[in-house]
Order: sequence, then C-alpha cells, then structure tokens
Amino acid sequence: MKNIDSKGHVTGKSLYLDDIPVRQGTLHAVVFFSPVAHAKIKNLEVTDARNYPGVIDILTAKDIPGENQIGGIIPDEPLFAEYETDYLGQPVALVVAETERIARRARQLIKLDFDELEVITDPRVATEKGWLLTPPTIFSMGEPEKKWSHCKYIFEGSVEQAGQEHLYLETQGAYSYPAEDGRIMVHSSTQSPTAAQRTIAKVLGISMNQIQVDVVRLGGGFGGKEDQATAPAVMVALAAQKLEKPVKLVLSRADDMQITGKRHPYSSDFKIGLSQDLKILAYEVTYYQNGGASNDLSPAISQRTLFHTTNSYYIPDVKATLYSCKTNLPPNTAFRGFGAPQGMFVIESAIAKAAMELHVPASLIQKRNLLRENDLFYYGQTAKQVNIRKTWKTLCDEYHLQEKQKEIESFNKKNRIYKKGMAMMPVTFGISFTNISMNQARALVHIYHDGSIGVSTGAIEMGQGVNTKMMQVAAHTFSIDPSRIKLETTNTSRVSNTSPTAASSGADLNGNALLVACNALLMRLKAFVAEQLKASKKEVEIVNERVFVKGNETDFTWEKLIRQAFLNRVNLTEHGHYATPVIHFDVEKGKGHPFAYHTYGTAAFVVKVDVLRGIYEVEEVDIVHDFGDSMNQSIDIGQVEGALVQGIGYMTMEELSYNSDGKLLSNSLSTYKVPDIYGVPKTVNVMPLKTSGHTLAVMGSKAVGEPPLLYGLGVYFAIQNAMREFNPQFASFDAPMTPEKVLMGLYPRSKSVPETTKSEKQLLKTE
Ligand code: MTE
Ligand code: LUZ
Ligand code: MOS
Repeated sequence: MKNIDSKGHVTGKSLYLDDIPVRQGTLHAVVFFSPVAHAKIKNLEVTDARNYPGVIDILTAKDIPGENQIGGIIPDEPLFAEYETDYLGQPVALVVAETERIARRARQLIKLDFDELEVITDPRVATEKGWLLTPPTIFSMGEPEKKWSHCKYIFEGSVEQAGQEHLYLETQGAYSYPAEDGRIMVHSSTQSPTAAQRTIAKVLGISMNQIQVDVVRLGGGFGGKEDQATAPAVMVALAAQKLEKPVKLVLSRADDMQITGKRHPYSSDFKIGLSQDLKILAYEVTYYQNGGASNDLSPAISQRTLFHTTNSYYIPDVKATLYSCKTNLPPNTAFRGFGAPQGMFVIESAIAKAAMELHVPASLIQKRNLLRENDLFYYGQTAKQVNIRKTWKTLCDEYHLQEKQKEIESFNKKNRIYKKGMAMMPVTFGISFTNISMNQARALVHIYHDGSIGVSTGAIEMGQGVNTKMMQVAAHTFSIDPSRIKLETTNTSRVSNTSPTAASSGADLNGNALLVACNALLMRLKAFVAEQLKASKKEVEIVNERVFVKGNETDFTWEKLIRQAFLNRVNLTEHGHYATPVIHFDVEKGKGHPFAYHTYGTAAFVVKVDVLRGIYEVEEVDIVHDFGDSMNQSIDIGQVEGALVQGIGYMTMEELSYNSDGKLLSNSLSTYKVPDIYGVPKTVNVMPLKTSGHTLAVMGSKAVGEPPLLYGLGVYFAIQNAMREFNPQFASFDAPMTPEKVLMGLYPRSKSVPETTKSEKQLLKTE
C-alpha cells in the first residue's frame, strides 16, 4: 500500500499547522529571547514595544497565572526567564500583535538589562565545576578493573561528537483559541500532544480537561518536537487565555535554529581490553553529555546512551559512567536515535583504534564479538531472536564484500590522489520507551452506519507513515478496502494520556491498541451474524467485504452487515488499550528487561576521498536490515534511506558552531550544511533479512524509525580508512568528519602533497 499522504504532499494539499484557516481576529506572536548566554536579569524594558502601533500585549513571567514551569521530566525550566537567563535564545517575553511583521518590529524595541555571568559551553569544564543536571549514572556488569590484567591488548582514547540540528521542514509552531467557559483549544506541531496539554494546564493554572490539543500532522519532527514543541503551545495558550483571542506563533527558521535544542554533543573517554584472539574482554567508558541549560529529556537520553554502550557486541565486563552536564546552550533534546548514536560511536571508535594499533581490519574485531543467542546485555536483558550475525553474513555474501575489498585495495595501489575506504556498521537497537510506564497506547474506532470507519489513535503522523500503517491494521483486521477508513487527527479529547510518538514505537503501541479495538468490533459483528443466521460465531468469516458462514458466502456484504447491525442496536464503537507485556527495569540497579525486542542490521560503506582537496564521496552503502515481517516495505525502506542520509549528515558535513559566548554561528542554511542530492550516496541497497517477525511488533512488522540512523556512523570509519591509505598515522575520533578535518588529517607536518601525473592532472581538470 502506498503512503496515504504521498498525493497530498506532492500536490501541496496536505494540511500543516500553518495551513489551518485562522479565525477572525487572530493575533500573531513572536518570541523575545535572551541575547546573552548567561546573565542576571536587572530589568526588562517593554514600554516602547508595547506602544508600537498594532501591538496588543507583551507577555512575561508576570502574566503566568499558574506555574512558570515547563520541565517535562524534572521541573527545572521556566517558560519565560525572569531572574536569570541560562542560554542565548532563552524565551523572556512574547510579543503579541495584529500581524507577525508588527510583532517582529516591536520585538526589536525590547531592552533587556543584565549583568553577565560566566558562560560554560564545554561539558568537561561543567563537570569540573560541578554543573550537573542530574547525579552521575553508572551501568555495569562484572568488574572491568579486575579484567585488565587478563587482557593481551589494552587501548585507551577520547572521542568527540558534535550535536545536530533537526531541520524539520516545518518549524515549531502552535495556534490557540479560547472556547466556551475558559476552555482552550490548541493546534500544535508536536509529537507529544499530552505533554503539551499537561504543561499548558500547569502554566495556565487549569485542569487538563479544559484543554484540547489537536495535531493534523508534522512536517518532520525527528525528536525535535518530542519536548520542545511544548513551549510554543504553552505560549499561545497563555496569550489566548489572557487576551481571549486566537493567537498564532510559528517560529522563523532563524529563531527556530537559535532557540531550540539539538542532538547532545558528547565528549567521552574509553578503555578497551582484548584477548589474543581479539575477543573484547573488558570495556570502560565515561561520557560527558552536553545537556544545555536544563534537563529537557536528557535523563532519558542518558539512559539510552547507557543501554547502547556495547552496540551489537557481547562484552562480559563493562562499566559505563555518564555525566549529564549543565551548560549555557539551549537545552539539548531528543533526536532520532536518542543517545544511542553517542554510545555506539564510542565503542566503534574503540574498536577502530584497536584495529589500527593491531594492524587488523576493524571488521575482524567487530565480527568476532557480535552478539549470539542468549548472550546477556550488560543491563540484564538476555538477547533473544538475535539476528545480528545473520544480517552481517547475508550482507557479506549478497553484496560480495570480499571482492569489493580486493577491488578497493587494487584501486588504492593504482591511485595516489584518490583513496577508497570501506567500513562495516552493525546496529542493535532496543525497542520500547526506556521509561516503562510510557509503553502504553489507546485507539478509538467508530464504524459509521454507512460502513465507513473513523480511526483515532495517539500516534502522530510526521512523515514516517504511521497513519498508513494504522489504516493497514484496520483494513486487514476487518478485511475491507482501505478506502473505507479515515485516519482522524490526533486529538487529546478523543484519545487521552498519549505517550509521545517517539522511541520508534508509534506503530507498535498504537497499532496494537488499534488491533484490540478492531478485533473487539469484529467479534461483535461475527456474533451478530451468527445470531441472525443461526450459526456459531466461530463459523463466521469476513473476507474482502463479504460475509461467509462455514465457508459459504451469505448475502451480507460489509455495508449490509453494518447497516443491519446498526438497526439492531449493536455497538459500533470500540476503544482499545495496549500495554507492552514482559518489560521491566530497575533504575537503581540498572538491570532488567527494558526492551520488547531489538532491531538488527548491518551496513557496509565504500567511500572515495580526494587527498588533494579533502573532499569525499560515498560511493555505495549496502544494508541488510531486519524489518521482521514488514507490513509496508516501501515505507520501511524509505525510513532506512532517510535515516541513513540523516546519519551520514551528522557524521560528515553537519557542523554546529558556537562562539565562546554561546552564540550559535551556524544559524542558517548557508552556514549549516545538510546533505542535499549530491551528499546522498551514489548507490544505496537495502535488503530485508528474511525472518518471521517478532510477536511484540505490530503484525510482526518491526519498528524502523530510528535504528537505521545508526548506520550513518559507518561513514566516519570508511572515510578514516580511506585517509589511512594516504596517512597511516591518522587516528582521530572527532565527528563530524568535515572536508576541512579530512584535509588537515591527511597532511600532518611531515606529509607532502603527492605529485600528480599528467593523466591525474587531466582527471582533476575534468572533475
Ligand atoms: N520519518 C520522517 N519522515 N519524519 C520524522 O520526523 N522521525 C523519526 C522516525 N522517522 C521522523 C521519521 C523518529 S525520531 C522517530 S522516534 C520515529 O520516526 C517515530 O515514528 P514511529 O514511532 O511511528 O516510527
Ligand atoms: N523518548 C523517550 C524516546 O521518552 N524515551 C525513550 O526511551 C526514547 N527512545 C527513543 C526516542 N525517544
Ligand atoms: Mo524519536 S528521537 O524517538 O522522536
């Protein structure tokens, strides 16, 4: 089945927040934010702005009837800074005017008086100063400190990873209007309608049932709208409540990039110990997570870093320590992978370092340590239905990787200005929210008496195709044509207490809840047929909109069945609830069974580096991915391709740059480069691993949203391998690997530019 949104997207008819027709009298807001990263606020002067023609009001912390507090996990983040500002971009006031242009002009008239305080942007410095968002967390198994003496080889090193801007096509925004009797309606571009509802209630000082949050779809979220869509929603709701008018806020791209948090930068230290035959015996790692000015989702992201510390490998003795550091940057937040990329990049760096020192291919160490059935993850879960070795082997066989390696070797012998490199990237990603209570969902199904169906779930459509999958679940269960089914907007008054659509579990959780509802309705319909036709329930079947009893077609069509059921007063509405079974986790001990299952896959990268210019090209990426029994191959392969490219961007060209005052310098698309059509690998092959799927995945179709982003890490090591063909001494684990870094890495002081032959000169010219 094609993605049900494709046609609307390409014809421009799909509705986003900014397309919702506004009501008469709608006002427009812009955020006035702190121009400094860390300061005591002395005075906020808004008189000139307030007097600007067309300005309606300027809201500050003083206008908040409830609590000035939006922290989701830990209450440590004000909606508007009042006494102190902790990052450049922190909201201080909301300017509300007749038009957005007026609001923007008036914003320039606001003056903030302040005394500057020391600015810290480096997580290691923050740790030294004791600036921690939460106490350090340690997960461990065995005792690595006792294992080092058994290790034949021990390597240590440090790893740097920068953040990443989400760059969803649709910026953050929300639209709110007052309804009867103090009620508030909010349209929001959020992955977490319930978080928005809960926080609005807190800030406005009203109860959750007074607030209705509705989400049509997002123009991308990528985790950036799991927590950080809440603030704009609260701001417009606050203004709508106070002014009793509709208020709309859509961030400009520049504001969005400056105000919102990003993927967490990490700085880490590792120590890895191996046996003579390259088994990893012990691993110790310390992460310094750059959390930004407040917690946001950092505690949960920290946990996922710890869960994915050993990626796809079995290591008997492990100790991982994480410092979540407070810095004067915007609060960093969820981003596809949610801490896993940071954990996995360090272990892959450790393996790469060991391989380099031992003069063996990293793939040899990787392969030797891949998880096997019943191996223990160091957080206590036993690995089951482990497909990592199968994906590795299938990849090597189907894409003839040995031959490719040989071709690369002979290419490198023949060429001096181009060098090629290859790297493997196995991925094992845990599926479930690591916070157990979040693993629940609900769905509401109405069968209208013309036979059409309205489906509501807690899932948010953000481009990942979850609505299409929901439609498939319903159509499959009833055995009817999907055109009869309509996916409703996600609305807190129809489906309450939703978990964010995140952790790749949107389809699993909501799909399973929908299955419960649809199955209950199906049973009721079968019982009705049985009663009408004097048969037993078990003998009734609905196949392709026709009703059969004992295999014989009856004169009930779907439409007739529904009509008759309605006239006989059968309940045609059902609600389904699903809570993932099996999972549990003891946070104190760092042990349990946190994941319903794992998603597996392996990627192989071939890159070509131009050693004169430092530029590179990804020639080919081959992937074997465990989709389980995919319910929608085209959507799922699209997810792999999109995540892969997003991961490649993260590891190569996307470079966030802040100055020492905490000002974001890469705050536009001219200074922050994301992969475009030329940055995409020339060839991407995605092969599904043949498996029967997992019982806890919706209809056996495994979660796919985030895991493939991790493949992107492989590009770093492929580039590094190519560089070592020219400068064998090169060893640095500092992502992203921008062309500038490649060039500097190729030419340490002693190294000179290779002399080019005539034919190579010709080649360079034509390129
Ligand atoms: N795909 C598109 N096109 N746009 C997105 O914003 N978000 C990703 C992934 N794929 C995203 C996407 C992230 S971060 C997650 S957690 C999952 O989709 C969420 O959706 P799911 O749980 O339905 O897979
Ligand atoms: N969000 C969250 C997530 O709150 N908990 C998680 O475990 C998670 N994992 C991935 C992405 N978002
Ligand atoms: Mo995705 S980072 O779980 O929104």
